[in-house]
Amino acid sequence: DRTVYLEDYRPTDFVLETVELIFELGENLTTVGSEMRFYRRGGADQSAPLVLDGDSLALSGLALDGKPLLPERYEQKHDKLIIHDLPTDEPFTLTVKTRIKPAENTQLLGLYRTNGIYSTQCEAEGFRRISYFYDRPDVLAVYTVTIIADKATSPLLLSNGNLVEQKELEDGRHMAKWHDPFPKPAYLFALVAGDLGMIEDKFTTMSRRDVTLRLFVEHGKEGRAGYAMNSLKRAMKWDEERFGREYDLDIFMIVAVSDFNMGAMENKGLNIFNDRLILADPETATDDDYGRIEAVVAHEYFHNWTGNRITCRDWFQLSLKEGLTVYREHEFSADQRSRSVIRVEEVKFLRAHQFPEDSGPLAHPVRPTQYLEIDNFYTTTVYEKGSEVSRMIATILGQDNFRKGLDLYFERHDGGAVTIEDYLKCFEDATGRDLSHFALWYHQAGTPEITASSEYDEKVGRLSLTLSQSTPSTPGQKEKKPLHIPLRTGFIGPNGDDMEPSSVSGGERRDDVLHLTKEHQTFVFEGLGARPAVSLNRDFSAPVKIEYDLPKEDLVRIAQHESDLVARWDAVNTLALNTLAAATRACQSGETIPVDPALTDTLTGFAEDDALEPAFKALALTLPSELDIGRRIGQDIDPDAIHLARNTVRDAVAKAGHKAFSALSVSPAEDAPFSADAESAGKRALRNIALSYLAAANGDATPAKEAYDRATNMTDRIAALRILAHQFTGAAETKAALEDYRERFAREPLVLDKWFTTQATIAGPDALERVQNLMSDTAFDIGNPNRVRALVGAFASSNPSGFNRPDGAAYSFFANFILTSDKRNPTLTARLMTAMRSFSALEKTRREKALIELERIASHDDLSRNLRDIIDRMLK
Ligand code: BAL
Ligand code: ZN
Repeated sequence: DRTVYLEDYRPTDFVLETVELIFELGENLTTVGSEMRFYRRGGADQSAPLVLDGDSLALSGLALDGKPLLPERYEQKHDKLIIHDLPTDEPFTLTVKTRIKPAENTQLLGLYRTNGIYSTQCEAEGFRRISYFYDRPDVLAVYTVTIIADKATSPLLLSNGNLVEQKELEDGRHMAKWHDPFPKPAYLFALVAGDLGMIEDKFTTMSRRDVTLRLFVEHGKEGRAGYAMNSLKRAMKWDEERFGREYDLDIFMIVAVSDFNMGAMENKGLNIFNDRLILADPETATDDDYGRIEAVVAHEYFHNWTGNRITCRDWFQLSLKEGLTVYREHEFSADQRSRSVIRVEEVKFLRAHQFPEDSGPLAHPVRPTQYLEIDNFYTTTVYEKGSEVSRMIATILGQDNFRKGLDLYFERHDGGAVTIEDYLKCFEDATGRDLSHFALWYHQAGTPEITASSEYDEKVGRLSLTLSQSTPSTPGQKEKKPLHIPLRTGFIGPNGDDMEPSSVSGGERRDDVLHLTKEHQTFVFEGLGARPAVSLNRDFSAPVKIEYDLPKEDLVRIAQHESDLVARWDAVNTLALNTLAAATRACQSGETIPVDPALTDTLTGFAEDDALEPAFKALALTLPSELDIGRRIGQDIDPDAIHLARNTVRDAVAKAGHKAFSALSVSPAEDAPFSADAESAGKRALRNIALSYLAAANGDATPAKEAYDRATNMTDRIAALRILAHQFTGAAETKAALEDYRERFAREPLVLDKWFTTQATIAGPDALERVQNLMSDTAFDIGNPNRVRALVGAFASSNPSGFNRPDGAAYSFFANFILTSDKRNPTLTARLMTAMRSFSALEKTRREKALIELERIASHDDLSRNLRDIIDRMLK
């Protein structure tokens, strides 16, 4: 059993001070020399051997203080190099030489070469695929890196830190030497070599230091790098203003590569990005792409302080850097764009991805206590729930106190590798507030469920609000304790205005935050002259589920009048989900499908309300997805019934709001020159949702085809293509548009990903054959994670009726794909596999068919550790 336990954490026996690496790059054979300066830690076992990590390495040399080590002094195991009889008092230098094969590295972990570019991915445990090393985050060393390569094919040689030397060598080779003065763990090491284009800019920091900014992309793509560069500069400025964080090296580089497992990586001074999160221009990127690029460029930059200057003691603390950095990223996006719109998008994401994780077989705490494969813990729980936990700390303490706590964290722990407890202690010490109860959020998995009921006493103007909380059992955690839950709460009067109670008893309330700390708690509010509609969890202040049997008129009142836009959106969303769930039930029992006029009226009202910002209107008018409806129903899910029910409700909304949608579908913004700003994006989003309703109301593909043909930007083009593909599958207009798109972007694999996804998500039983055919398209490449996610990933995770064909054929196809893909890229494969984690919520026939395929996968005894971990937990 290779399970790693938090309680087993021990510091290393040796301290690593510096490392000098020399890479002689060759596609088929790269040699890596590593000279490490160690000393034995005081107090440690003075006879302990030095145990270094390794994975798939060929050892070609080993020396101690310059003298080759005799074989009896060391042991080489498949994943370790163990060296005995090392000095007790004196520092020593260990030289290790390894050979690796970058072109054969299809895992994309460690050093790999694809499309002529050498690049690295070392988080979490990739460095051990480059050399034997203390590959753990609490070993921080100063790196000097020399790269030698053929100059013609690799004119560019990059690593972390500052360039200190560069020269020509014989045989057409050259070298570059980089030095990073900031001690760092191995997971932040990076190397890039190859031939790339570049754009350059500069940023002057708050202490008036000039920093060179360089962004490297494929030759010919430089024109698409400007938005990422602009986002970087805004992020650097924002972090200075909002959190007082200044950049610390003379140069900051970003490299975009096309074969990448993750979104991006925060290597010190040398971020490496999936090119999908860098490249953007109006013709090829949607507004959503622009938003993601801005957010991820900022996220990786923010890691320079939250992750790099202060890192994690061990991988159990991953959320220390990820949760906090996602929170900082979210705040940045909110400040750059519309705060409410950004928050609604975060809530939608959390509910669509983290809540299902937290209620399924892969549930784990934000701070787990054990793992088999750490790669599988880069999850929405560690990231997004982790971010929500930091957000709740800010809600509980207030923004100013949150900043004080974070300032103390930077001051106290700069240069350190620390724990979640260290983080929390800073907020406690800076503010005097006890967070020991709150800390349970890090340790207890599962989404808390709150039931609410209220009673209003008209005679005395008193409202009693009773809240009960419980958290369902999760794997390995049966019993749960009540949490400290900060719930922002509003009282909306009959005329739509906010009401303010004169006093509150039963628990703490500060500003509009109720502090729910017990299993059952009744808050009593006095001085409310009329029965208010209670708006619970404004701004989604806590990541919880709320069961509140609110009268429909209260829900409508909140939807129409809440001053908090997130709560307004949530009320419309709840109205829609109620209607859609009822429609699904009717559909299953063969009854006429009811559509609540309260929903159609409210949505029409939104469509007609000119005071609302377009981006918010677009969100409010978007019906919950089929997956959202399935999660709402929760068990015995029948994806076909949901599909039919949703289309019926959509058509009813389309008919009821026809006039308003017509008005919204023609917008002067269409002819204006393209601007990627949030306001323009909002107008496009609103026009495109109106177009899709009109298409549903009129049953005519022509307007969508016309919109496709006249589109001058990708947002409008792909929106029209989706309407055609999803609402007019098989129509001549659809075929023509799909062919045009394929042709138009024939040499743009990233842009064709949208074409793959659009078709992979066409509902119904034909989807499987469509996906299989698309896999033979010359643009599909099983070695590229973006292609795989765009086609197979989208099919499995975002096409509920197509993927869950009742005959189980898609499960069987997917299982075969997983088994093949696992041989090539375990990280990617294990991630894909999670698409089926909620299979047990399906109705019986599908559930049984899915189980057969999952068991078939599990029966193979040569699965990667990544896949083994996921499949075994799914089947437990
Ligand atoms: N550290 C992995 C990529 C990211 O979260 O930024
Ligand atoms: Zn991150």
